[in-house]
Amino acid sequence: MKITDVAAFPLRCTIREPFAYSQKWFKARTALLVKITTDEGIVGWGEAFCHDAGPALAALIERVFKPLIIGKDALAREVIWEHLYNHSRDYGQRGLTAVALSGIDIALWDIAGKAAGLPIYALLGGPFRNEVQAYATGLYITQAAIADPGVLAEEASLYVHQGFRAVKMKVGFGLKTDLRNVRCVREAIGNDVALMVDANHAYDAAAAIALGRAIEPYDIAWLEEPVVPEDIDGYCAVRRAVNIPVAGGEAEFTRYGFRKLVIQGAVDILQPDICSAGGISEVAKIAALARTWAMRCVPHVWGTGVALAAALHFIAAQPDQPPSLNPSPLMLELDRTENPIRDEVLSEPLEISQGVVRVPTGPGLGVEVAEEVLERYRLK
Ligand code: SMN
Ligand code: MG
Repeated sequence: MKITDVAAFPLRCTIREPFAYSQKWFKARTALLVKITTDEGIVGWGEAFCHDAGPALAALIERVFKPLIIGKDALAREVIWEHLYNHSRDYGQRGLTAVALSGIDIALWDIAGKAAGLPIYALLGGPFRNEVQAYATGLYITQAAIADPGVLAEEASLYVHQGFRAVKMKVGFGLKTDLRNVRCVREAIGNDVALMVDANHAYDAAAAIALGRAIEPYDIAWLEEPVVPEDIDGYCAVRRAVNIPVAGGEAEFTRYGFRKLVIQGAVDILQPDICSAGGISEVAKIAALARTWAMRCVPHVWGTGVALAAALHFIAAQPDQPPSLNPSPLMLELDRTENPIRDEVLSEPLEISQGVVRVPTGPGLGVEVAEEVLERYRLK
């Protein structure tokens, strides 16, 4: 089966209420989908995590990578991955290169599943599970939450009411504000719901340690991206000094980037994003690396229904970490902030109930992309 076309769909949609994490305000949501067509009529979809770089990423995919893979065997995912990765060595293999590779790789997995008549989790050797417990990602800063942290408490209570057993909130706005917000959210959700905090690399090691120690009494399930991803020593210092598991990796790329985090013992939980770290092929290798070093691997997800489907298949095919009669659940990150693209891009929405998401069972990703929706949000 030969690849006949590769198309990138950079998407953008403004949102009603801007929100901020520790680095910037979001006034719009973006996404980039990849469509690969084959000579047998099978079409595969992938997603690449583009932040604001959609146009650059689309150019890389369509103008640099597409000519390199047209006519190639669509089932030879590893060959294509290595070919593109090696091709980019002299101009950069991290960042957008790895992100572009991710979108292409996911689309090729979708094709492989459709060709075999099997869901991706089956090609990966699963499933270990047919449904995945999700954690709600939200609790960003809004103008309303700046004026009154009670707004965060209300949002957190809503997630608990919807059945979520775990929620992730943003920190990284200064120690005093973080502490106030964490206290407020913990009070709102009670003691039986897991609470994670995400600083998005807003601190240096000293400030992150101060924050970590200050929030230890609030039973925090993990402290995410306390320091910049370049600062591996800082990660190690935070991990040694704070009695909260440290998580990180959403801004890291390929097994070679994750290698440093693993062998230096920088985190307790690795968080590769399937749509940016190198796709399903690469994150499977990163997860094997994590298992070998007895680290948990909980993929980061911040995309549309396509990214969520890819993560669901991947998680369905991962063993418990570690196995036991009553293992802690392998969780799916489910962004609950406003994102019409995420919600509308699939013809049939994913099945979410009481904070649990069913793994799609159809061939490939097991989801269908509504192409007319892409036209509505497509960046021209
Ligand atoms: C996040 C992801 C992408 C953009 C902003 C924030 C966040 C997360 O770190 O973990 O979901
Ligand atoms: Mg994060």
